[in-house]
Amino acid sequence: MDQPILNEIKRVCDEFCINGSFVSYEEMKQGNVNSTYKVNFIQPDGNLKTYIVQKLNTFVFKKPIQVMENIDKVTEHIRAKKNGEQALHFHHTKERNTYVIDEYGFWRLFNYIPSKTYDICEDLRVIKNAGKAFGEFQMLLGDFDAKLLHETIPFFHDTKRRYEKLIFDAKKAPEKLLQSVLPEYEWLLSVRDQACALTRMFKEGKLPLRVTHNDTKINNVLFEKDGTDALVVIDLDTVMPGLVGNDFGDAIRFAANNVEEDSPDFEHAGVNMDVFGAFTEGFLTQTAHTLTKNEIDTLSISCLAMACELSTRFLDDYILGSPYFKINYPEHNLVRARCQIALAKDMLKHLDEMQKIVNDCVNK
Ligand code: GN1
Ligand code: MG
Repeated sequence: MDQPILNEIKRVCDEFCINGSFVSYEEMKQGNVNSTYKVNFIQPDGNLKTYIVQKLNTFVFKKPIQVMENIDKVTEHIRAKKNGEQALHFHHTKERNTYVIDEYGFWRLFNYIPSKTYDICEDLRVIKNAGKAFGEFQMLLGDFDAKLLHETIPFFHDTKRRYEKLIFDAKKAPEKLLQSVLPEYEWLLSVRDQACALTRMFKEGKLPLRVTHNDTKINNVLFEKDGTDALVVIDLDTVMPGLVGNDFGDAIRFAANNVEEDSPDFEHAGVNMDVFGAFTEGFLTQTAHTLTKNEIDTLSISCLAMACELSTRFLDDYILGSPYFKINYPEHNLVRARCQIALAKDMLKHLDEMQKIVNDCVNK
């Protein structure tokens, strides 16, 4: 075990008044920004108890206390409606804070829910239930007053701004570096109009603002260990006002890709239409009755938009030396960008087919 982290985790658990004696910890590596640890304790009664300790990335979340305030309000709203079901509970310190700030960073601690998560999954029952879970999440927040929420990362899904930032940073990049990513950069610019369709329509007043999750990777849904039911939607750091297409498109670009998000096997990246169909069906069983015609008509293009938006983010981060997304090797963000671009190219070929599935689910 890494000694400084181990000591820090023990200290944080102490601040949160965790009872019993520390046994072990392991890092959970799914997230690309925060650092997450599963920590085991033996309680005074001899039972083992597991907690999640998380260090928030304050480069990404510049106002972490606001993030926690949002989470408090959102979880309270959801708990009131889903009484008795599994939910995230953030522990409090002696000072009644849901966080600890020390020289190592910004920490929080919450209950571990015994469960299973999926990065990639071909079991269509699981996928449909993930769609239902994210659809339900959005519906539960349908009557939540968006004015109560801080915008934790301003312009998070403003695709137009994401493009502008990439162009700005590319102009300042060393010539050799820019040359090495020119095919990716030029391709992204060639589809800019389609990629920015959602942002544009929103600005024209054609799409309503809702309260959305904004990070709908299926590994943000906890599933029961021995079945296919979803238990709870997690990772509420980016719950903010947003568009339905942000949540739908982001989920599809992650769950319906044939390969993992950072796979170097670009050739096989592409949309798995069965997964697309199952997720769409689940999502729309919960949401279809509340969506406007424009929202429904833009669900397929939202997938392309979100894949392109994330490609610009990965590519931009690579150009800047990867200050934002965690990397395991120097080209990691370039590989992620290439994989996302390969997926986006395949999505372009399937847009009509995708929209037909959406329409069929709505008309069921
Ligand atoms: C980040 O760390 P994680 O996996 O929760 C990012 C998302 C990206 C995702 C790509 C706050 O989410 O927007 O879609 O990586 N979160 C933030 O894997 O930027
Ligand atoms: Mg996240």
